[in-house]
Amino acid sequence: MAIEDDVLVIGGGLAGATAALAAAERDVRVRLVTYKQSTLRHASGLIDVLGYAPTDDGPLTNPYDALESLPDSHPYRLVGEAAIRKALAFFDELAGAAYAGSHTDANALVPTAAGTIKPTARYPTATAPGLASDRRDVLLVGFETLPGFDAPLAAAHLEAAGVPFDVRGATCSFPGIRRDDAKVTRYAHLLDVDEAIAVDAGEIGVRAALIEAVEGHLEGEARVGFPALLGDEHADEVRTDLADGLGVDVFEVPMGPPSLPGIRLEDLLYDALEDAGVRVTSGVPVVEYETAGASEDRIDHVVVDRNGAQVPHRATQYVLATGGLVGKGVQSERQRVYEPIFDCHVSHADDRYEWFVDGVFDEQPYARFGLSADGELRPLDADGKPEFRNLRAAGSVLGGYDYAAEKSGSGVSLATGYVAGTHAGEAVDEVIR
Ligand SMILES: Cc1cc2nc3c(=O)[nH]c(=O)nc-3n(C[C@H](O)[C@H](O)[C@@H](O)COP(=O)(O)OP(=O)(O)OC[C@H]3O[C@@H](n4cnc5c(N)ncnc54)[C@H](O)[C@@H]3O)c2cc1C
Repeated sequence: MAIEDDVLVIGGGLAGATAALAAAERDVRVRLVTYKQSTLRHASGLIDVLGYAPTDDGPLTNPYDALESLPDSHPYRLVGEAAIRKALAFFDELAGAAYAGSHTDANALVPTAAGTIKPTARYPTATAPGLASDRRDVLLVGFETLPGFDAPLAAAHLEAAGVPFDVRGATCSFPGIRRDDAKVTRYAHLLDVDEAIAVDAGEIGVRAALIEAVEGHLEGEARVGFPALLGDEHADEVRTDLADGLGVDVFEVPMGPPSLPGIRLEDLLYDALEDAGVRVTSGVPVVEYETAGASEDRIDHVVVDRNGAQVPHRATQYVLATGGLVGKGVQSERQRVYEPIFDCHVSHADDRYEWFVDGVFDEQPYARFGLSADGELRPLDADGKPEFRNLRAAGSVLGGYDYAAEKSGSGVSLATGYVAGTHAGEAVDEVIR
């Protein structure tokens, strides 16, 4: 007996979670099946819509102005500007006070742990006081046990990038942590619970000890940036305590992987899935599919591998959001690049030596590998016809864009997840009525 739902979303990254939430806006039964960790935990937690365009050298001031310059096959061109705006509004509603940036179409400029400036559309509220458009001087604070964030080096890079304020970096020891392999979640936990640590005079909380460690480095700066590890469950409270104690604004600099802002975004999405009544089945892969009788263009059910047991899942509509080459939604062998569940068409040069170019900083053809799709995001075969009537695709399983060069990864996942999920939810309604 197959497990029955109306919409089945395959893949639980940003694209799949958004698709499931968008489908659940309709009164339909939605299930999300996902396998391994998504890229959410590794990514910055920023919602990058479009930072760079092929026709511009520098970072884009307004991503919407550059949409027309993208190739026709780009996912943004498939879904259109109105859908991108709706998807962002959907995200804003979902994220509430946890994210900022909805007041403007312009990209915000967020300093990164590498000392670069990233153009992004939405950013965690914890990042907001650190924006590079703000002219107040900055002290960046790193920790001896956290080699992934070299505050003096990041400060030097930011100065070299020409930020309109003075920025210095200082390195302190983090109270209560001696090992340099401690996870960011360990730092966050100590701050969350304000763990008591031993000092000469007795015991104090980690937050007070951190304030003591940092205040001696301040030279009149109005804001202090820490690597993004300032608490998890009680992050707002931690930041407020540090800001009050130091008498400055406190912000987080996105870093990763693993990335605490990414983990927080994942938690936010999965809490929303639960609230929306989406059934989530995780840790299991979808391995194959069957079409409906003689009708080769309609998926009847997919098969989930539960520790060797083959469990059929049937739905009216399906969304494929299994990621790109990183998520294994698209895979490559010596002679071919392919989509492993439905064998949807992935266009690529026959000669594998044309998949790459020599220059490390040149545009790599493989970065754009993925499915092509129509306006409803139905994957297309080699002749440009929909592979299946009831399958849509979202996120980095789609081709035609280079998220790393464009800084568009999460924006594309959000917009295409929203469009694919909305169409899937609506198509169920059509069949039911
Ligand atoms: C290290 C790193 C850092 C990044 N940083 C940024 C950033 O700062 N900003 C930005 O905008 N973008 C960033 N990106 C890109 C961004 O994370 C992606 O573009 C993301 O949005 C793609 O989301 P997705 O949902 O399409 O895929 P994924 O996040 O890859 O999720 C796909 C999910 O599908 C699951 N899956 C795969 N096959 C199956 C199957 N057969 N059955 C069931 N489930 C399956 C996978 O296990 C995974 O959980 C980064 C990517 C990486 C790798």
